[in-house]
Amino acid sequence: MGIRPFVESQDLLDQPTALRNRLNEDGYLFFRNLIDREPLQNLLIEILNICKKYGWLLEGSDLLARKGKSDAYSGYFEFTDVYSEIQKLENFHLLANHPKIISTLSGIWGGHVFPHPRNIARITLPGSSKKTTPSHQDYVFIQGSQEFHTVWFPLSDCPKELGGLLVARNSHKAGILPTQEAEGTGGLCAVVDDEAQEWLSTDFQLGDVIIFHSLTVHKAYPNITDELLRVSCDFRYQAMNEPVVVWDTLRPHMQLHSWEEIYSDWARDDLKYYWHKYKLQVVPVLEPGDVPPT
Ligand SMILES: O=C(O)CCC(=O)C(=O)O
Repeated sequence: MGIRPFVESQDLLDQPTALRNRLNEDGYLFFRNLIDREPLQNLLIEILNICKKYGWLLEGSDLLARKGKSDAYSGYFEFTDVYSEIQKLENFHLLANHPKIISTLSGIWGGHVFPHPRNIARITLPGSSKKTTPSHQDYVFIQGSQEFHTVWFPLSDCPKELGGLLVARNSHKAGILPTQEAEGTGGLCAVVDDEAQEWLSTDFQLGDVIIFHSLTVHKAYPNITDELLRVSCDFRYQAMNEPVVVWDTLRPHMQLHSWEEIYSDWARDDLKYYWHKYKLQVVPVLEPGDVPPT
């Protein structure tokens, strides 16, 4: 089966019931131009400046050209130097609370939205096919309520060859799939017949956003460009009537810092420890063989 384009949902933004029905049916919603470009570009510049500081960019090229070295890091430690600085960026965490994301989700869910604080940024180096994200369900990695959703968007235009995201329509209805070890981000893939899935994707433009259910199977295209960095964010949200989370959800991604360290240079206070004001139900991580809550 060929890869078809996402159905675009921006025309339904003022029809939350139609959006909810489409999300329940397809397992995803794709919006062109949902977020204004300015905060995305500003964050990209902050991230690229960190990349530049650690020698990840090709010398002499303009910052926004995003020309990166394919061998910028060879292991965990070089990667964590860069990522730990990204995790401290106030604008990165602020973006997860972007009013357009929150209002879209609260419209769909008809109530308060809880943004997980464990925000993720990704930098995919040019020609790094082996590190490409394999087919998986986020629930396996995140756990807690099965009703959380992921919001993914690139911080530049992201055509397929740069490593856009693919989503398997309707795959959220198959329950939690078994996993096996795999190359690429996360190190685990869903055991699923890739050929039988109804894969959808697009050439993402800056400002486009995809939202998908915790059980929706998705994967990335490899970044097959010679010299471009693919920079993206993925954030997670659940409705407040789904208050179950695991501890990890309340910790910084990869736990390279404490929240206190992350907050050390922030100008504003309102986002610090904001989850303390939510009534969450924190549950243990499930071990293999445990039965997940439905
Ligand atoms: O950006 C990627 O390569 C993977 C993103 C992903 O799997 C997610 O957002 O859950």
